[in-house]
Amino acid sequence: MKNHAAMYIAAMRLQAGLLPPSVLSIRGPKLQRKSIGVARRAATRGLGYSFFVALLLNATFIAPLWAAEKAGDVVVTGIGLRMAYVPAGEFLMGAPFDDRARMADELPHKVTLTRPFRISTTEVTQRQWRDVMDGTPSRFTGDDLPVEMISWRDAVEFCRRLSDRQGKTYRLPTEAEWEYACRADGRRPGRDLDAWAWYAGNSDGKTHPVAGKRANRWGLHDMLGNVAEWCMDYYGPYPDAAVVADPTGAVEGSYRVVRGGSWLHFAAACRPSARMTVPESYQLPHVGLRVVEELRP
Ligand SMILES: [Ca+2]
Repeated sequence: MKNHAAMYIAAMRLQAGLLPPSVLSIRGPKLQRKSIGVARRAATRGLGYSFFVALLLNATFIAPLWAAEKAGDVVVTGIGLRMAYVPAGEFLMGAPFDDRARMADELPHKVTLTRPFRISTTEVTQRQWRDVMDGTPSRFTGDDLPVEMISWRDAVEFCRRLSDRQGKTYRLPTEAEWEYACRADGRRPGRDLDAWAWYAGNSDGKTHPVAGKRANRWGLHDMLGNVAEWCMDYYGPYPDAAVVADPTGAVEGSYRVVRGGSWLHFAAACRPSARMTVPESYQLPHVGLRVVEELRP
């Protein structure tokens, strides 16, 4: 083993140009000669050891770190947005038939999301918006309040500028990603909406600082209530298929999907499956955004 180690070191130094073959001298019982032939054999074995060591390092340190990322793990962006990891998975999108508040457009159907992503744990605040865009357009003003009075186009522009700045891909969530994240591990949120959401029953007619209410199982606050959130999709009926993979909504339309209800809405609109529609140019005091970061496979 000593010889192999010495050969490996010599080969690496040779490959790196640190040791000219003409002066190569490796001390050891079987490697005493100054010889380019020995150096070549050492280099060959060195490549073998390089591969072995790389494999070992990857298996020991790198792969477990990558594999260890689990639902709710957070990374923080340069503007202070906390982004939670959401694993790929399958869930029942829409309202169960025993949901007495369900609307006709909430038909339950299975959806598979084939790629993991990250989603901000809060709505985008006015401080974060101002850091990326010009000014704060909101009706209710405060650094830690969610930004509102922004159109869908404004929200998309925010994502574009944030992507440019961070060198990553940020965008609005699809409607399916939003509902999957809202439902977290698939269970229904607690019935005590006061603990989870600012809505018409407790908001006093205004927005509130983000993360003031309980987070769901993946660490996401205010999915329900505070401000409703723009999604990427055009509004349309759900597709008629047994299982739908990575849906992105209607191909075209006049309205974008907005989710979660807000400080202005009563409890029936603050359900994980409740769908609202808004023209993409509208700026409303109860509509803001949260962002998704795409993850490369
Ligand atoms: Ca919200």
